[in-house]
Amino acid sequence: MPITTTPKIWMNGALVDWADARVHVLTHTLHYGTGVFEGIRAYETDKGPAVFRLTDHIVRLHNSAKIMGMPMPYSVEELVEATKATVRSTGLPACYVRPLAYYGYGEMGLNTLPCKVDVAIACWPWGAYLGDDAVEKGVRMKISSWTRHDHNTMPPAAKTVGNYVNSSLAKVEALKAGYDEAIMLAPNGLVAECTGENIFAVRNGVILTPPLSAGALEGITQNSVMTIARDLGYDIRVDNIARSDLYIAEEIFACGTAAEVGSVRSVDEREIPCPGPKTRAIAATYARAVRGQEKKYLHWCELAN
Ligand code: PPE
Repeated sequence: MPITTTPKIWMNGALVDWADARVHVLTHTLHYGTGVFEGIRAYETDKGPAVFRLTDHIVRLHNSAKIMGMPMPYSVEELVEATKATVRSTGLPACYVRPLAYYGYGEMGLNTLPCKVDVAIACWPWGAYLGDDAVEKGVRMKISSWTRHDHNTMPPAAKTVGNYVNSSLAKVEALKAGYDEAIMLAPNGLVAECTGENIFAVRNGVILTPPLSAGALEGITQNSVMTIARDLGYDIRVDNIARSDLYIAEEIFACGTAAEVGSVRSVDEREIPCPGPKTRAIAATYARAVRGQEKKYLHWCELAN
């Protein structure tokens, strides 16, 4: 999706003009995929722009860096404040936020130990990732021919730049085959997640979502959805899902920061009832929660002002 520019990008402690937020072509992460990143959304609330679960996202960024053995030059608190300042600088009521920590210019070769870590935070307006009205219309998914990398290949729990080679291969394959999104299976054949979303399937009335051990990212939207679903009185569990669970599911939905909550209409041409009542109720509550319209979840909305 094309980028709409905003005035400033935060780089290593300062807000610089969008056009000046440049890196050298010999930036280490550009060659080896060694960076870590986050995807966050700020939403319009009646108290101004609020960044949804900002601290949780920055903690995950720190955890991704820890898994990679990358020293983070800024604390969680510093990056939370930097993100808020960047959101404020856009003047936008709502935007997508992309923090990125990467090994910068100055060293080449696979040894990251001598490399300098740079951090940037960019914001831009970003529309519905799975298309407009993804809840009502639903998306068509395909099981990918690409396998999600396992824990001893590329740790899926870390949101590293290089991990997304796997997701991009699967996404483009699905799009070229006429689908909207791909579902990735772990090396043991169990369902992991989608290319940029966690997945949920309803079987016998119970909502299931695969664990981190199945190769899924510990999604912050996934966690929010689990809280919302429990509060709505649904039985929701983290458990393994087999491919055939998907084909005969009563409902399937995917969720992530960029995608929010979207229904799945079919998997490999097997039609899934869509939109399902549980998906609809969860998506509606999530849409209000992120905008500060659900008192119970106001603590998730971290005001940028
Ligand atoms: N799995 C993957 C592989 C993933 O990339 C995301 C987020 C999720 C699950 C959901 O995580 P969370 O956002 O914490 O609920 N994907 C981000 C990047 C998307 C992109 O294309 O870029 C996002 O949604 O911001």
